[in-house]
Amino acid sequence: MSKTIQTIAIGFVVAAGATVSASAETWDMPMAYPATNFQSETGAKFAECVTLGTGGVLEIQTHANGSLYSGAEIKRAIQTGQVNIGERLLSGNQNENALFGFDSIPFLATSFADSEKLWEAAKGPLSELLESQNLHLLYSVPWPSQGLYFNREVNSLADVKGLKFRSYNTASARMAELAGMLPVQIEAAELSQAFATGVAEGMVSSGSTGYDSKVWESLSHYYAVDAWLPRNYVMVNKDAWNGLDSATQGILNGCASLAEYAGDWRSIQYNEFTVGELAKNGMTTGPASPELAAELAKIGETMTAEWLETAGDEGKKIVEAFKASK
Ligand code: PCA
Repeated sequence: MSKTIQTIAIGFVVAAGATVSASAETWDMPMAYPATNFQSETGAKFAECVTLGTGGVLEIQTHANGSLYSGAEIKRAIQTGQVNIGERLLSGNQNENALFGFDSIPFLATSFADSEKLWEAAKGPLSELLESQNLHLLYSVPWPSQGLYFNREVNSLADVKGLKFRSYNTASARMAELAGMLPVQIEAAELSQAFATGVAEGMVSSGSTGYDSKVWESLSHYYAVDAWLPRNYVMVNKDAWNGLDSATQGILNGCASLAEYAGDWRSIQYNEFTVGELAKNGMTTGPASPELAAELAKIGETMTAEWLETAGDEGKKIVEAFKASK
């Protein structure tokens, strides 16, 4: 951390001098999740840090809850320069490249500690892939471990045959298919309505998104199966990044390091709070039955094999480096 703080301190001093001549610029930063969610709060603090650090030369304004672009639109909007910066759940783009789904391989990294190790293994290749797509990676924060939500008690997959299952990436949709459910892609911003109207009857997600969407109004059961910890990523358009002077880049990097560090902690704390809130609001919460857990483990094996096949040598290297670091 001391190096980060040093970077920021140097940046502050240099940028304070720069304010005299540089003209102020505002970057809009679309985000897909509600303003009160820990990912959005981390982004808002990051934006404040940059605005403060550059003395207002570069002001970042966040737009939460898909209000500027929906989650599905954000990556393209940054790539094409419609906005210079934004946040996206990258596994939502796994259809472009399997590597984007490294964080959603079932039962590979199921704790915060393992998620960090997997991230260390994947960061290099993922950054390179993003650079090749005109994107510069700033920071990434994991969602808490993913559990299963349903509008009924579920003891085995026979209980969810044909159930409409909300998906948010390739893995969540594939899990639904293999479990005999019907995947329906729905943005988090639309979730409460989707459950209230019966468009969806279950999902895989964290306690935090269940809490944000008050799912207890429509759903009754939450099973903590620890499927995976998907990540959000804050990315900058590469041309916009290259157009910044090195002092400003230093401030963004420093603020990004702080955001990643603080975001990890927020994720842990928000998880404990939100899973507790599900129960307080009347949901039945707990582990999956042994039968359900065994069925899910089998699905996990199939999905892991499928991912390794599609992701090729690069994917294998990430998984091997992760396993070696454990
Ligand atoms: N919440 C996000 C992604 C993973 C999570 O915990 C969502 O459900 O859209």
